[in-house]
Amino acid sequence: MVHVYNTSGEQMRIIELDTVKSTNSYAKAEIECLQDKTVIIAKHQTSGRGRLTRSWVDLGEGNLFMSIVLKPSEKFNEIYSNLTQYLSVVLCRVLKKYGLEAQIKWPNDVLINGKKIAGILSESVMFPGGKLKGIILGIGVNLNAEQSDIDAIPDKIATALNIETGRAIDLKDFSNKLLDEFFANYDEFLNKGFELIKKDYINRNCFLNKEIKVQVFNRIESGLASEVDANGGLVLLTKDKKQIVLTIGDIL
Ligand code: BT5
Repeated sequence: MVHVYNTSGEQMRIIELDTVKSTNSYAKAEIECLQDKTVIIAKHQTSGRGRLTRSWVDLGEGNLFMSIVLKPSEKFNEIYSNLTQYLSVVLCRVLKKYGLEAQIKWPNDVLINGKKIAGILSESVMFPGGKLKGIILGIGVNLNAEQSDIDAIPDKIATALNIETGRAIDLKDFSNKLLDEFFANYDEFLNKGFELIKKDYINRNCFLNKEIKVQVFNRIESGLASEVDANGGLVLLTKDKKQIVLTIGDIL
């Protein structure tokens, strides 16, 4: 286990593993023994997971597979649905340090020039009675990949940081930057929720004021993406002038 101090002097526990099925699955299975703000990082994932039944492709050593364990606090229940949006803004700020302007596709896809560079998966773990035990916030970022492996990713146009910057990326340096940025404002985020990041989130969006289609479970909603509300929900204006607010879904 490695201890790292972030910019606010707080200690983080980082557990570094070689190969796991999925860092999220590992954290879920071990959640009882893991304290708040423990970070799991693996060199390889053999069954990395995306949302629903989708998978996350391991593009080889030097890419980031990370899960952050977050335990409930007083304010936690209200904001936990916005944690993925918080992490997407955090990631954009880190990518800027590498000279890149990333865009966010609601709710939390981070894109460079329209290509997916990272994926975020938040999972909640409950006690038998339904009380929240914790959130596992997983993130995969393509840092060092071959173009041919990127091209083989199913159903998505993707990219990696080394391809975008033209140089190899130091995994440890990147993950420290990401964790530093995440925890620098995390406590404030617990207090203020989505409001804290709304401006940055909106400035980075690539979907507002466009006619879009959103897959919500097995139905499709369409309309003009008119705003992101105070809670991070996507407001759609439908053809028959109805306003609908989506809290979950995939922009197609
Ligand atoms: C996601 O799902 O984007 C969330 C991925 C989260 C991965 C991390 S890695 C650490 C932690 N442990 C895990 O097991 N998971 C988390 P979703 O929005 O459902 O997108 C999945 C889709 O992205 C796939 O169906 C592919 O089309 C595409 N994809 C898969 N691997 C990719 C990659 N390496 N880079 C870019 N796109 C990828």
